[in-house]
Amino acid sequence: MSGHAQAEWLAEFLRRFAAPPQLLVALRNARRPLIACHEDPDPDCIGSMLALGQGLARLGARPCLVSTDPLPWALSQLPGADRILSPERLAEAAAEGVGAWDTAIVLDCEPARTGKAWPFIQLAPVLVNVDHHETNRSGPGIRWVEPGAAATGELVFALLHSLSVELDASMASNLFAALQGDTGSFQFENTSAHTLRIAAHLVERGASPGELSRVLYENREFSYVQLLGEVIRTLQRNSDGRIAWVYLTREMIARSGLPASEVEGFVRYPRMIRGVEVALLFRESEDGRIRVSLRSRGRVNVAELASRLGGGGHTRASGCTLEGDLQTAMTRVLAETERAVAQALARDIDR
Ligand SMILES: [Mn+2]
Repeated sequence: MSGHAQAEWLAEFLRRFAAPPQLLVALRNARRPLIACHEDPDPDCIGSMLALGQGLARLGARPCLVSTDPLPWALSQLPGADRILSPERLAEAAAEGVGAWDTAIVLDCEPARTGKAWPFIQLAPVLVNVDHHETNRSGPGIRWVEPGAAATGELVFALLHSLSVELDASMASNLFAALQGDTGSFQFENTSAHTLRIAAHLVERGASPGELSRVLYENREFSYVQLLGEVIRTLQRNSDGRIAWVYLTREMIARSGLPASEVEGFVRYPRMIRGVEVALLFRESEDGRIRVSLRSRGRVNVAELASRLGGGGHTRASGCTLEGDLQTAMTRVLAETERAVAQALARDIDR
């Protein structure tokens, strides 16, 4: 930061979230970085990827951005999102010889969860992993995992400061979207004083909360709201009402014409019911597997629950993917969830 004094909160935030020095060195040395994120992209991973790419470009690098899955329409509206490549386009770039990436940067997930981008990431001599998922406990490369961060966007914010990149309106907007996405528009428990101060800082740098909210949340297809109607009709709960769920079949999604990535948010509806401890969304994916989104009101650690089912995530928001048909997956996940809820309640009574 050239000359002017850093705000006290910012200095404290940067002390609390200090990237490993070798990670900063790797980012400074990256000339041709390949930046990737997880499948079913969300505002945090895309916003983080765009802001970091724009920041590294400012430092003279020529970043290449990849998303394994197509972007939901709303995310494609974020500044610079048109530069994000599909894995197919990345393969062409690699074949044309422009894919001599010196550094791979994986944001918001474990490197192996980057799907079709993973083979390209492995080609880079240096790998950097920046994430805030507590289930990201080990893995290759230079790691910086901070489960205390509300969003990977907070960590990218710290990185850009440490690299002395002055935020412009595009970077600020992308980081604001990242924060908005993972905090449920600053409504979830992970929303810290730091999160709100960073958000204010981003607004000062040109992010528009109103515009970003319209872009991200009030820009749905007609078929999205129609599909919501169908999903709501699948709503069920268990006998004591502590678990509620909805599901989407492949046919429902196909009929809507929406990409699968658009529908994850439907898990908010079972979650908003009074008395529900765990809300679930089951979705049949095109590859025949069942994707499950898990949300907790706080007593049940759904990161643990998801890891028992082969997935991962955060204490209050996680996911997993199961083989087999919808009914089998639902039976298995509901049984595990019943057990987790019973354990959490028993533990709370013991206290
Ligand atoms: Mn995230």
